Amino acid sequence: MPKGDLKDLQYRSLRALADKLYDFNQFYRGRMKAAGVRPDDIRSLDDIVKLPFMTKEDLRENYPTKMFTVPNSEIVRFHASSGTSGKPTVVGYTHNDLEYWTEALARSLTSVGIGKDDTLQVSYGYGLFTGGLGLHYGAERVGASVVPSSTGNTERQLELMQDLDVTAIACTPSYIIHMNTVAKRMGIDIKRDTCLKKAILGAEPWTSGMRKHIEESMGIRAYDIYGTSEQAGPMFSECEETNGIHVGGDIMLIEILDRDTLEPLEDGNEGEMVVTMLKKEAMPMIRFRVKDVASLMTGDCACGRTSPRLSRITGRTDDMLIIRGINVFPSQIEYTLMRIPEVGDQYLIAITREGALDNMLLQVEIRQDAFSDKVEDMVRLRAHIETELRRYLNIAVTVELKAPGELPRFEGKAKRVMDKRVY
Ligand code: DLL
Repeated sequence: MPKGDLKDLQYRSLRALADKLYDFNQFYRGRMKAAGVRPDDIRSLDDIVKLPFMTKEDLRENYPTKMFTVPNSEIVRFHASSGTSGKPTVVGYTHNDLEYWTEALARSLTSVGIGKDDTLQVSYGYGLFTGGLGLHYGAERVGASVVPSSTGNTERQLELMQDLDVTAIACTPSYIIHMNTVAKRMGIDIKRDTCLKKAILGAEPWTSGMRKHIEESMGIRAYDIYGTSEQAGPMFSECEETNGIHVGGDIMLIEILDRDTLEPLEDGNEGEMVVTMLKKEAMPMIRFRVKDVASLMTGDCACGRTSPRLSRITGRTDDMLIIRGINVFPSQIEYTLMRIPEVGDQYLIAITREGALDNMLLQVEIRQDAFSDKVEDMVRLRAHIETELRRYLNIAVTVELKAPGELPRFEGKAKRVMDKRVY
């Protein structure tokens, strides 16, 4: 679609969305009124800046479904992702929401040449996480044969990859590196002993250095795919040119704003990403501050697609961590710890990478009255803390108990997270 036509389409979608939400939804009408803006004030796409922002905190305050704008009878699916405190963010989908999500993924898979002759192993988690089911539906839409292997049990995954002549895989970049290590241990050379040709990698930050390593060591092409649960899930990927993520502009409108002033930036400049979902029904999203840092790319893509292109995600403007593809906010860790009476108020998080896999070590001070000389008491307490963290965060954390006063104190803002991973 010519760029001018896309802008017209985006404007019409935005205006219809603003009209609908102003008329029928209390939350959005309240927000627009507070910002002193009415839908008629949106006279061009540039007027989007008049609309107020939404954040993850809005979702938290309206947990679980108060942000939904359709009755429950219209909801056909739920997914959930990490929230900033004890509760996750719940995302609901109508039938149409699943439809444009699947369409977005079908376009992405097509753009990297995956179609009915391919067998795609989906090694993203199936379940509340959006990666597995998202790619699954997209791949079925393009007619590929899907191997829904989900995460874990790497040896079995490698056997299936060989036995079913898998040609493409979708997983996190760190998982494919891990798979390669396990494959070598099993005496399998992915380049020589499998039919794997392509990998669709995302859900966590990675670099062009990692791409080079993956491509060269496994003899495959690796493509970046991006999305967040609030947007629907994984959605948009690079094409075969690997020169930016093609964003379906009819589905999602991206603004890149200055990190400090939140004023719009010209294409080519890196800033905070703000997204408006133009087709979302169950849980609309206008100017949602995703907190990812990226830029919109200038120039045209050699593939001929005219859609806006997003650079790699280079960071975040908040403190969210991604551990083995799972989002973790330090505030969730704190929230979980503070509910355990034996735990004091000092803790330190260290994240390291062993081979391709992330590890989280949590040092926690115990309160004086809970401290015991009996080793079994301390072992039990440590196991209890690890279980609670696993229950709330869904990841394995190694806990180390510390005596009261043993952890460093900070003057001013405490630095509780040490991310020692090298990308
Ligand atoms: O990670 C959805 C997804 C699944 C994307 C599978 C790609 C593949 P969330 O769990 O809500 O959703 O996490 C979203 O992950 O805001 C980014 O910070 C990060 N992220 C996702 N894709 C990439 C990527 C899924 N390609 C958060 N590069 C986002 C860097 C990524 N970061």
